Amino acid sequence: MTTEEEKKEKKGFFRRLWSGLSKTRSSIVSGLESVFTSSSKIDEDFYEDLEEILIMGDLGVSATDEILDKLRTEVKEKHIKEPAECRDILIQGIRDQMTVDEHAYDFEEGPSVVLVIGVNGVGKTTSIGKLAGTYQARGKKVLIAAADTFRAAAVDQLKVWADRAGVDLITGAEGADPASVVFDALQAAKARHTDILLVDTAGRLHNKKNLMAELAKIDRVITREYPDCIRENLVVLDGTTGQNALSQAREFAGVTNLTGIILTKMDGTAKGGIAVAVQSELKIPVKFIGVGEQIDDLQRFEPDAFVDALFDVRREEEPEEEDLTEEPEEKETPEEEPSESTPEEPEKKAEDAEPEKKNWWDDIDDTPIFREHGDYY
Ligand SMILES: Nc1nc2c(ncn2[C@@H]2O[C@H](COP(=O)(O)OP(=O)(O)OP(=O)(O)O)[C@@H](O)[C@H]2O)c(=O)[nH]1
Ligand SMILES: [Mg+2]
Repeated sequence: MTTEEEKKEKKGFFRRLWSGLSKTRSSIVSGLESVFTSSSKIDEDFYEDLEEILIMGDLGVSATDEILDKLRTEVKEKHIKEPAECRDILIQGIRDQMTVDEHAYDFEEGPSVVLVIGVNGVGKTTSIGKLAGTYQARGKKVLIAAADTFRAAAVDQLKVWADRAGVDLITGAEGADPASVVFDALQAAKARHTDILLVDTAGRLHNKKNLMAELAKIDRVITREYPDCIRENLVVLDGTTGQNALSQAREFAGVTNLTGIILTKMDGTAKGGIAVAVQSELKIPVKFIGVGEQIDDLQRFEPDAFVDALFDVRREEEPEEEDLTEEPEEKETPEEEPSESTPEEPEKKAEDAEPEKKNWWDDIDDTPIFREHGDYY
């Protein structure tokens, strides 16, 4: 894909993000505006009103506390008297909750293994299909492992995406141990010098111990069979589920070392503030967001563009060539969208293999785990 095409695609993506967040925006922004305009002074009531709106907007308790603490400090230090002057400080406080580490996307250079996990129906397979398409278009050598062996239909669904993206798929028999499919895929990835191996897994309820153990086993197999690869464990969270997404992520973080979050279905959710909450509460970065079902509907998470879209922020300074952030002429049906900056090439980082953890699942033997129908759903 040419740089021009990529820019165009990103523009379309942010247009969808912008309109997808309209429900969240209208509840948060209109709520905040009314507090700023109706409050005559900065007092406890003012802070309480702001707190209520941020919590209602699903930003989470911890992020809300931090944002308001920062606001209180600045109000004191700068002797701010007007409620309206707090707006920018508040928005900056939200931006500060969502920093993404400069090495967050090192895995894209490979060789890497990206394990994609989450409860059922959140968008794991779709996200893998989209990532495969994106990396393939960028000239990366991509391979997909169909480690959701629970349903035959899961492999069929993945095959459609793999064909669409033009990448190979490693499969196993229905009901096979998912870790054995991953094992095969790892050997193939090494032999073929694959840049990125994407591993799809079956959706599982985060409170089912044996299924979480199955995941831990997959994780161990990757560590053991491919110690030199860059590891990426991404949990997929459905952006429309709000705070429940937090408890899911916490459980998955208990069995694998989560390195990032894919937040899906951000098109049309009223709970978009969850993007702030997951980063702030879990200290795990949102790396990708999905705004639809098409192959180009998943992109890297850009905190600044996200906050702009969420708060309808208009940027004052003229953006640099590679970081165009044009403002829409109209708020809801923008002509131009903030465009994602072109990230600098990350330095290639050779990561060490994850150290073996001693946890309850480490003692579970490696024979296939009996699963009952219904476990996954
Ligand atoms: N609107 C919207 N729909 C999405 C998005 N991502 C996924 N979906 C849809 O969500 C549904 C479930 O997606 P899958 O990718 O099959 O989810 P999964 O996590 O693999 O599901 P299981 O394998 O059954 O656990 C599909 O209809 C997708 O098209 C998104 O960003 N926006
Ligand atoms: Mg799936």
